[in-house]
Amino acid sequence: MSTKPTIAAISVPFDLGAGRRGASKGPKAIFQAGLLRGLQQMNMTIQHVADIRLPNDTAAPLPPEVDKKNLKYLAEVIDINTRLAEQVSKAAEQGQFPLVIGGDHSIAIGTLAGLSGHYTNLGVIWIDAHSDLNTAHTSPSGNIHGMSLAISLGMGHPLLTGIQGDQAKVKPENIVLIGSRSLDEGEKKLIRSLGIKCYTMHDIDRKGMAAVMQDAITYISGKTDGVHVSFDVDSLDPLEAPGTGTAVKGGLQFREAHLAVEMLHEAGIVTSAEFVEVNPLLDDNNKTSHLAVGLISSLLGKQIL
Ligand code: B3U
Ligand code: MN
Ligand code: MN
Repeated sequence: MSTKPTIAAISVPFDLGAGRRGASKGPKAIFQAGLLRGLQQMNMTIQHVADIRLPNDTAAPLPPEVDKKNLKYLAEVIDINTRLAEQVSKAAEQGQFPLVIGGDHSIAIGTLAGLSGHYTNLGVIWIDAHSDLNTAHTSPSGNIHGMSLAISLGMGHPLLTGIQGDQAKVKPENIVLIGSRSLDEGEKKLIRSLGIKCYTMHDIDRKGMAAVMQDAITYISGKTDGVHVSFDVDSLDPLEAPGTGTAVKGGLQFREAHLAVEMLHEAGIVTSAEFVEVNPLLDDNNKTSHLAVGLISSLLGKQIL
């Protein structure tokens, strides 16, 4: 983006898509770590436009005939994402930069549903230890945060893929996975069969983050009219970012992740972002929340010098 957009911050204190509780406390911890102050110091216009919650923490009930097999908290995930999608769509409609703060990664369902109507070819850069490409049939856990990208591709429960219409919200050729190191068998098959671009930790170790990001940016920028960055903090190494629910060792160093978001900013292609899976209950002195603030600021253009 050439001129500085207004940032529409949308917090989603929701964690029922994950296997353990606590990511619902992520937005508060990230705001307390100085998100708004940091962005204001960069002369960004930022509005906290919404806090998406279920009224009284209860979801709209599902008809009894709905098949909920291996889909934990399906009603809650549908309800929260329906609300989130409307809010994201409204922000995009107004030409703002939607910045979604989670929450577990199931909220990408709503973010992508809300964005997709505003683009012909929405690009997605998915920075994550996982690919979140399971369906109820392949998921080892039944946790919907491990299914959100598949759902956005149109694969999964129709009540989830149908949020903001039945069409796929993103095309496989417009997705780039970065930092993958824990993939289930069904996910590997899908990545191969759909030809999804995937930079694993192995690729990052061999080529270096700068080369990987240059490739990723070249791959995605020519064919998309907007790029969403979906940043799962479990992409980071747990030694540096312990405050997350499904830590996997051998992850990104902060410096690598930082370079990645700086390069994305420099490329001028990013039109929306979300930061998910900060779990303050598992954190060490809010270390992970502070890292998230640093990464968000750099993605939005904070310069060292
Ligand atoms: N792939 C596993 C584990 C997982 C996915 N996303 C997270 N964990 N955070 C699953 O349950 O789908
Ligand atoms: Mn994830
Ligand atoms: Mn993950």
